[in-house]
Amino acid sequence: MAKKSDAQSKQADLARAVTPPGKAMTDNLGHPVSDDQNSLRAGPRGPTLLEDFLLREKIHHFDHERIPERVVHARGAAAHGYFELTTSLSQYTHAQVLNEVGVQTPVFVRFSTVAGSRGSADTARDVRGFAVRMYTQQGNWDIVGNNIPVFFIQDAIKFPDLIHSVKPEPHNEIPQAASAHDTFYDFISLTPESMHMLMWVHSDRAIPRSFDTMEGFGVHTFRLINAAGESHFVKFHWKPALGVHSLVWDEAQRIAGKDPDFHRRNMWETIEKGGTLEWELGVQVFTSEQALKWDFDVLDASKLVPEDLVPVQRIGKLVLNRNTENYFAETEQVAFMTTNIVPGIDFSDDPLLQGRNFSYLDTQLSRLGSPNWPELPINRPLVTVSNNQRDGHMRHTINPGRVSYFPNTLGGGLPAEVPASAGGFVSYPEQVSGPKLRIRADSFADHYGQARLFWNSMTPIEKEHIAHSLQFELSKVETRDIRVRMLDHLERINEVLASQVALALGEPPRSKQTAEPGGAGSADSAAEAALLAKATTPTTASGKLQRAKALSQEEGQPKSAKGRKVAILAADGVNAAQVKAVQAALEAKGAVGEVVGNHLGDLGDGVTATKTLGNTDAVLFDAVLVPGGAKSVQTLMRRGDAFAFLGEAFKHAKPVGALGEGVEVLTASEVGRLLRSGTPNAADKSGDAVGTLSQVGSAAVASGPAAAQLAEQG
Ligand code: HDD
Repeated sequence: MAKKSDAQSKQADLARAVTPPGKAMTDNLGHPVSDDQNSLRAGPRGPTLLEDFLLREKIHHFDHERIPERVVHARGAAAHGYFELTTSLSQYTHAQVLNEVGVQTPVFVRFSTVAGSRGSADTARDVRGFAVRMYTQQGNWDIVGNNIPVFFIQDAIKFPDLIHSVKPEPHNEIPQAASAHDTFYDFISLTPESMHMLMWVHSDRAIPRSFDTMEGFGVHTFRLINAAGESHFVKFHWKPALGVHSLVWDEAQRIAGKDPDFHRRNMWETIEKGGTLEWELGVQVFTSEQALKWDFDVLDASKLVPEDLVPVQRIGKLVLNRNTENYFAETEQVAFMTTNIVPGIDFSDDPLLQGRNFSYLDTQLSRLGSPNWPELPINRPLVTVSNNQRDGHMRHTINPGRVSYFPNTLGGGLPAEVPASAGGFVSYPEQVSGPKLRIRADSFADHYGQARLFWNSMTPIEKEHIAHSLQFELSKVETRDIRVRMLDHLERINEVLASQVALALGEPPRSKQTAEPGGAGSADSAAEAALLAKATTPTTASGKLQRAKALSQEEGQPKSAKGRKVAILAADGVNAAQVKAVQAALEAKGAVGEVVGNHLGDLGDGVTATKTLGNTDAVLFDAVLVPGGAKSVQTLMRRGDAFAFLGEAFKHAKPVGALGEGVEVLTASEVGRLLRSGTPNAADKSGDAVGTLSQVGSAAVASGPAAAQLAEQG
């Protein structure tokens, strides 16, 4: 197994296919090109000649530059890094990558949205793909997971229906990257097994702040097999070092227009600046005997194993630290497969996983066009590939010799099979028998218990966000029968939730409680929150728990300023000392203070504006500060867009602050008016935030009216 330094050189191996631009221009077959800008024609104004092989080659290649985008998870961004094991799992598995502590294994991780096309926006309300490829010494291991631990359906045969329903409707290709439409809820309202997942996608999990504030989950139950051949079940988790944080829906929608690349840009810039994105690998290990005692089935992907029943052991860390060289060659051509597992890891009989095991291999052929796609640099394993597979479109490997079969004597019997004792892959010899039936096990029958568990585990503000999201999406469904069917399901999860949503849809409430003043439909968000907070429902299929740990993202999260961005509003003549002190204090905490100027470039005394009031927006930042400097403040006082910037940030419950003369701008803004009238932060009902800003650092920003918040948190 590779040591740290080896792992790095292996990464370089992977990058072997990187082609730096040469000095002399050639065509694809090496002929030197003297003129790349003019085609060959008969006379200066005459027709183009067919013999112009340079023109034909260039256009031919361009005409074929696109491959089909992924049928799901089309929009994605990826980065390289490593996985390092910190605690050996040798008791449970003989997989080398989970045995050897301190070894770094190269990884490639691709994050994605599910429904949107390749050109859609990062911040759509959607599940996020979280696909991890480890280039281990025993071949590639892919955990093709999501940022939500459960799934909409229990059987892979329903996947095409699910995806057809959520994708833009086929007659008019509307809406893009959105589930708020009739076909999706038509299908969902007829598919009760989706209710648990539906609660997650209406929660803040579906609008993450960044890739590195998302959890990742392998979703299915897998097996670990140890050296003695014993099997344990396992669930894989990725726990973000920064904790789980989200946008608010209003922000997410605005960001989709202001910067559709918000998430990928954030990852790209973090790494370009020398930073990293980090998670811990967690495992829940349990036996089949344990699992049989629970009132849900661990083979059912619409259920999770509550951390109260099986704690998550953290056994390693995942670090992303290198951007791609070429989006197409790496991010677009990477072919993840659930079947990429290594000796010591195996599948369970989860029917969703079993179906996925067919689908991922199959899809690569239509995406990448040849069975030789494993030869693409990003898909090549680190270990030497050796077998008797030959030929096919675009074969790169030149296999010498006359032998391409096994067994053989002419080739010395090589390549030879690897016995299990020497590390060859052997499937777990699970006993299976039974009649062939198209059937769903009775143990998969409860569809509401864990949906209730999730709801009951939310904090009041999280419940409010779920209710608002359902109101938003269902109010866009045009067919009343579908809306009513959805309310029937919601009622089985929680009556108060169903009533909240019902009133927004103009339907009668579903419980007596909501008839209380300040109940559903009321603009009084505090009363609404109080009502929702009371609303817990008994659960089933949840390990007999009423609430479960680690489902709420407001509770128990690490708090850090790392990765947060503070906009420093400034114009010519800004107080440079203040700006520099704040920037340095933020940098020391891993955050960024970016100067948003009245124009780009030099604002005097070494302060440089890298953004302008015209080209950026408050939704792209986590906090706003107005420093002093009389001339700068004079300019900002004449700028409506500076006031709008502050108001927008405040509306999304972000800290806003000012220093010195900057207080004048803050006081004159909508923020000042609201503060004087005693309105608390989060004034806008739709704009209240969960964890949009955990900490921004420095006592240097403590003198403005609302800046006290900054100081407290920093
Ligand atoms: Fe899938 C892509 C995750 C169910 C069929 N899936 C894909 C990707 C992720 C997931 C992260 C993108 C990989 C990348 O970045 O290239 N999929 C999941 C999870 C599921 C799931 C967590 C449920 C637990 N998927 C699922 C089912 C099927 C598929 C049930 C089919 C029966 N998924 C595919 C696919 C994709 C894919 C069509 C599209 C492109 C690709 O595979 O390479 O085969």
